[in-house]
Amino acid sequence: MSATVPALPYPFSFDPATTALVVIDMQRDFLEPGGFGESLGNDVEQLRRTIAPTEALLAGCRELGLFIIHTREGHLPDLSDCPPAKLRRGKPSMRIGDPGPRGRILIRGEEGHDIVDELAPQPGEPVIDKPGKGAFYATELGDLLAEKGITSLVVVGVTTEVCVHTTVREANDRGYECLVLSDCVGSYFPEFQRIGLEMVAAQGGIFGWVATSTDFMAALR
Ligand code: TIU
Repeated sequence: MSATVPALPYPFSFDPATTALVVIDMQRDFLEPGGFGESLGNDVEQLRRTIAPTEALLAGCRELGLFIIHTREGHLPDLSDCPPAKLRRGKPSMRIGDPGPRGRILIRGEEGHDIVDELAPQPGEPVIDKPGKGAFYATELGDLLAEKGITSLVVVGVTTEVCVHTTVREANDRGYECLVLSDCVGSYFPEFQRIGLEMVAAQGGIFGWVATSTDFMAALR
């Protein structure tokens, strides 16, 4: 079966049987106060509008049996997987591994590192823990997609210009067709949100396609 969704720069065709929804880093550390996002000087309110449409998207994809994968950015408690260059980013007062209101910042197992309650993964939905911005670097994602025969990725999550872009670029170089859902990705910076989406679909779709979650769900049904 093939489905087609209106998208930029032109309609995106996909087979739901070989398509995965990838939900990038919808973690408390990015979406709630006191976490990594805020420690970098960002206003987390900018991202919170993505939660409701992503919740609806997850419900629809679960109902229709689409393969769903979640990712989380974070590090081992001993920080052995965190390059010193990454550790030095942000305010000196609050960095990766430091104690925050929701546990140690961006550390696996801490409350802030986990996915927000509204979008909690369900049993059977793989959760990929990644040390980098891209979901392919130093993770099992590539092997998992190959094992499942996935060729197209529908990508949502935060932030548009950082982990979503990095993952979409990594995916393109590995031969995946990528559709980014504009209302389910968010940036701390409105101008980066707009331009980040334009960059994906520019030059005839240099990294992929952009559509809305409503149009995607309509195509899936
Ligand atoms: N800072 C920022 O915009 N993003 C990140 O650090 N990680 C993700 O995008 N997940």
